[in-house]
Amino acid sequence: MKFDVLTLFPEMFEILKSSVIGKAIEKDLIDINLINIRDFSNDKHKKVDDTPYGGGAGMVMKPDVVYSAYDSVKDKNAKVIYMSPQGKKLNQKKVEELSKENHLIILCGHYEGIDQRVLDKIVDEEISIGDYVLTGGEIPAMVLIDSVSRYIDGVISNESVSEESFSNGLLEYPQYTRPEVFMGEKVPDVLISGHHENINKWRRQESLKNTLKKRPELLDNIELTEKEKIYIKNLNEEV
Ligand code: 4GY
Repeated sequence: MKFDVLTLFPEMFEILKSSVIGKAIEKDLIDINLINIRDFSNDKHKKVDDTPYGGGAGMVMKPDVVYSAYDSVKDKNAKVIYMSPQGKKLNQKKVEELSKENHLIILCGHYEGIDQRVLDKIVDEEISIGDYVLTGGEIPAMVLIDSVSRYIDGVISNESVSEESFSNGLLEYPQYTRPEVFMGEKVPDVLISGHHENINKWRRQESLKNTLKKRPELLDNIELTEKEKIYIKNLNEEV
């Protein structure tokens, strides 16, 4: 997967070179190409923004400069994504969908935003990471790259992807590691039993409990067996 990132602050993406995503880059599983929009400014002061027509606070990124930056990576097979609180809210389904693309061009705005005319010309999809306003699209772009990269073959184990929260529509079951007793609290016996069928059953029940307690609305969107429906009904009657 290739990510081209159009940004005024490429140095912010250094963080992505650590940990799991850093390893994925080293292994050539993903390629993150940072394009500094300022390099495409056409005046001697490297100007990239200007005051808004109609007045008002702040600065607007210039359409000609943003277009030139885009033109340098343009590919008719790429999907161009603009990170903005006005976009469709990102979720795991969307993440998985995007991981099937070969080439994403991610546009990061800053200040008051980008001239609408260039957005209308180049953007295929506007995506938001949540209903709050940030100072720029760079952190959202990193959220998108990180979440999408996890679905690229070899970045993390296939089991990690399929067993985690949301892949089955439920929250995850709790995890434990050594020591067996911590501050007087013992690891659940079933996990030490080595009985895999019981372990899977216990984990599914803990997932259901966790989801009911923390995100009950998620239960409306998933298929449950009759037994599981009864299990949940009983949990509801306990409280
Ligand atoms: N929330 N989800 C978000 C954001 C900052 C001005 C346009 C968000 O995706 N992006 O808050 N972005 C703004 C800053 C230009 C982007």
